[in-house]
Amino acid sequence: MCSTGIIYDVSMSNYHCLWDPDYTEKPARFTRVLERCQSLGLIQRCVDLKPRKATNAELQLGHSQNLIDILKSTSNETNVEKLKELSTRYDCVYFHPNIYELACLAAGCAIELTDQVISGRLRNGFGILRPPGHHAMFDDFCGYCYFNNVVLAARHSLNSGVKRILIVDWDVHHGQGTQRAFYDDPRVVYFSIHRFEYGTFWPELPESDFDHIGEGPGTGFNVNVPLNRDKNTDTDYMSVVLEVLLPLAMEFEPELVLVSAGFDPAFGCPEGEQNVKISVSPAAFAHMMHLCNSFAGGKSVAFMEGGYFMTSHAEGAALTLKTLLGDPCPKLPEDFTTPCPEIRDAILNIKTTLRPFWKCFQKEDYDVKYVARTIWKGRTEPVPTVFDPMCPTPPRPKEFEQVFEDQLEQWISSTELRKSKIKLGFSSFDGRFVDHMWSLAHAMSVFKNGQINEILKAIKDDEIQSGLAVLPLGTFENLNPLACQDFKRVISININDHFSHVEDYSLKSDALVFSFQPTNQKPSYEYTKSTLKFQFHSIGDDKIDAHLFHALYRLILPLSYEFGPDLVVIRIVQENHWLTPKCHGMLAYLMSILAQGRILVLLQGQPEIKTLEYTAESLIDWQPPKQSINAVSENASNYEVVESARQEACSQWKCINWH
Ligand code: X5A
Ligand code: ZN
Repeated sequence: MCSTGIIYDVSMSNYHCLWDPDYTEKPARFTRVLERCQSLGLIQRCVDLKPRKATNAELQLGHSQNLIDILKSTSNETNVEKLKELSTRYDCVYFHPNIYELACLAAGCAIELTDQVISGRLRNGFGILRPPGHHAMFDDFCGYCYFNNVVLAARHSLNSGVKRILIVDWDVHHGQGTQRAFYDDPRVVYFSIHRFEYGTFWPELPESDFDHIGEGPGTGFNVNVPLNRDKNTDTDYMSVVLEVLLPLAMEFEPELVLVSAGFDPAFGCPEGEQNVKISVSPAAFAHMMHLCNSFAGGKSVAFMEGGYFMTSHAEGAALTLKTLLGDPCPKLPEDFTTPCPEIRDAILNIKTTLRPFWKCFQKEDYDVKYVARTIWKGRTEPVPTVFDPMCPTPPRPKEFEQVFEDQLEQWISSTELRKSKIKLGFSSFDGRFVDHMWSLAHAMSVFKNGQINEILKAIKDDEIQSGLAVLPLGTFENLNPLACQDFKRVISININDHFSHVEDYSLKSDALVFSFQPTNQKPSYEYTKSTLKFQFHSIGDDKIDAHLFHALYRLILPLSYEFGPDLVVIRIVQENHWLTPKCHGMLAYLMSILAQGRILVLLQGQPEIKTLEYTAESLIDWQPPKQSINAVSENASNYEVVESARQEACSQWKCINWH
């Protein structure tokens, strides 16, 4: 089954703070998301699941009966003073007569949706849930959260036989409730990016810092990325995702990815306090979602958490859902550049601390002697036990609000949201390949043998989203015509699996070329302003998937983001089957995050039928191969070559210039 599930209930807007009309957590958080998803036609493309409430037994998977009973006792409580008084016992929580029922509904929806994905009835899913959940603890309500939706969904999955789960939490706040639930559990990696500011940002807990990596058998399976400054850009977030999440998640090989999708890091959000021109764009959520989809063969479920600036919240949520549906990611609005010093510091702190637990971090920065350090500027006095029941964030002046609104509207209206008529253009010199692809005909447009220029024209005209061609060896070696054609900036990746002279795939116009070849000698690289050529050591059956993947997240992806291509061309010349077919599929999937999905894959030589299949699936369904790739290898010398190339390239490329 290849569909995206959606779950929500219109009643989720039926609660609000009865004593503070300006309370940040408000019904529009639900309705605006639903409206935006509807107006983009996204809900209509999903399988609409029937909402349901969690049972008491399901709530017990993550909460004490005592806590459940406290919330239950607020049902139909009409005395506002009593509700208000109860609220003072919790940090940033208000009670409403409907909240017990709606918290049960959000939790039940999270479980139901996840169940459909793990059972394979749906490919992935999105839950428009309110109330949110990631601050809710075993025996405590917190931060607008009552029951922890993502924790309950994860526990349900573990009980149903799922062995490894990755939880990615990109809400701007640390999901301490989720962290605590799995702190000693090696079956669940909790990965959170959140504002921290050395402990001065809510919830102001020491446990939100990078040095809290889990305990007992779960040590090394909790990953906190603290953001220690008030402005964080797309570059900052994407650097964290590429540098830390990508390698770690590929090594972990989760069977399911759950996303705590908060849109409060986004532009203009009063809670995220990203009150500046540069902050996370709605497009960045699409990019993060696309990468999360690559970890468990596409089995991902995202749940709405925070998000308090309605326009960016709704746009972020809609773009996340759009990505789950398999549409290309919109262009990131700001140029990709050097992550800020605080982010670089956080990334190095994490890698240094987690190095003993993850092979991927042992392979890189092989010459960096970095000593992790914590800095605490947060509270020294004990945490209060009585809290203010009023809105924690005072509303901003209206004029201020309008400035963000205008800038966002402008971004939204100028952003190209691509949805091409046909997913794939296909061409092959050999009829057998065309026959083989016939089952995909619904999503494919077949071009005459070798008409690459026609495919490119159709990509340019948005008739097809991407292209795939099987060509004889030695044809279409010269990519110049296409670079000069309509595409101004081209990324070209060449994978040649046989020992041969280093071929010259260079392009005349603005192009960045990466090429890979095997050698039975010492591995090496060659670097020029517009090309990076690698020769990896490979003997016999030794697959070098791990090294291609290492080159991808350390060099190809960051450099490509900074380069800003409007086309990606991947040429795979296969004779000895040097890389596995699933690795080729993964390469196509990961690279399709760029150039708004405008990608052309050329298969030459003796392509394995599996390579053809995986690549076509990546391009048509925007789903990576079901099996994970082998992300770590013992061959140290290939790693060193990539790391050396990165060191040399850093004077030219801002994204990797960390000095
Ligand atoms: C779900 C969420 C935030 C609470 C902030 C309290 N909670 N200042 O985003
Ligand atoms: Zn939040």
